[in-house]
Amino acid sequence: MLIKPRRAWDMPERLATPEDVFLYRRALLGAAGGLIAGSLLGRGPALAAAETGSAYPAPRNGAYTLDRPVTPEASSGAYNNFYEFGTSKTVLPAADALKTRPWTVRIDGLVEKPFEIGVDDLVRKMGLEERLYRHRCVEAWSMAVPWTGFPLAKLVALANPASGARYIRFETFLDKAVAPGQRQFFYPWPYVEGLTLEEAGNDLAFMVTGVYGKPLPNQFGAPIRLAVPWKYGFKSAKSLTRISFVAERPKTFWEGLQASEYGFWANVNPAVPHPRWSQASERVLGTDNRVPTLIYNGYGEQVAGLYKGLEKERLFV
Ligand SMILES: Nc1nc2c(c(=O)[nH]1)N[C@H]1C(S)=C(S)[C@@H](COP(=O)(O)O)O[C@H]1N2
Ligand SMILES: [Mo]
Repeated sequence: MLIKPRRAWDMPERLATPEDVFLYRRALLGAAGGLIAGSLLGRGPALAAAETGSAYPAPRNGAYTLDRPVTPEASSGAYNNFYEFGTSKTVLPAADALKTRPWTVRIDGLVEKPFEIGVDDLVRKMGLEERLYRHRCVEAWSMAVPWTGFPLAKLVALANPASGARYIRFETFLDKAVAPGQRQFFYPWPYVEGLTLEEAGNDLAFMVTGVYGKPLPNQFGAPIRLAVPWKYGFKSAKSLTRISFVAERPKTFWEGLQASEYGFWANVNPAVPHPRWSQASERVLGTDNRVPTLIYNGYGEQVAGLYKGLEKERLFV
């Protein structure tokens, strides 16, 4: 049997345990946080008149509430995972090199008629709302953010998938010239994630184009990303260029690197530890708090039903 060699540079967690990461983040925020916050965090990308910058802030949908304060942008915006721009949490300013206009998203695969649409046309078609969501990274840190976007279900309706479509495959841009991480050949670029069509139809599955009441700053995955708040953060793929409706379960970026640790389902569960650390609790960015992690990241009431009959699957890894 062929066994893929594990390399030290494959996984961020091999270099830093969640504790190390926490201490590093604090040091970073203490030393440079103020500077970064002052110079780069506050602005979204510059948008021309034909674009949709004036749609922000969008009205908040009050159905989505939090059990904790919103994480300050100075914390969530200075501590990101975006491997295209390196494996450190400081992807600023590298991510600023990404040109997010013009930007089109291709909708293809098993749909009535494949098409390509500009991100601003998509926003105008879908409309925007703001939702407060928790986000739980598999590395055991978390945040709570006001995302702006539209339900993924609306995009599914627009695409009008054929009856054979069972999964959606989400693909991030591929551009080695702008994204230094993509010059690292041992990663299976482009970043790919996937959901079942049923998961995509859940109310919580959200396409995100803004945060903190403005268009997404690049490090958050501009101009359009996914937010699937009941799953570990790596499912929420950033800077999407292609959304495909497919019959087979897509092979994801993280499965390609380490399937035993990062599976397709990746639902949050405090009772199922990562092979190398506990998932029982999480560090809340911007605070000194460690709080208990909740099953399905606290969204069980809305999503547990999706997994009836799938108990034999590795739902939580
Ligand atoms: N394209 C792409 N999407 C990605 C990632 C990435 O490296 N590349 N990292 C994921 C991980 S592990 C997490 S926790 C979230 C982080 O989102 P944030 O940086 O906006 O908090 O993005 C996810 N989406
Ligand atoms: Mo993550």
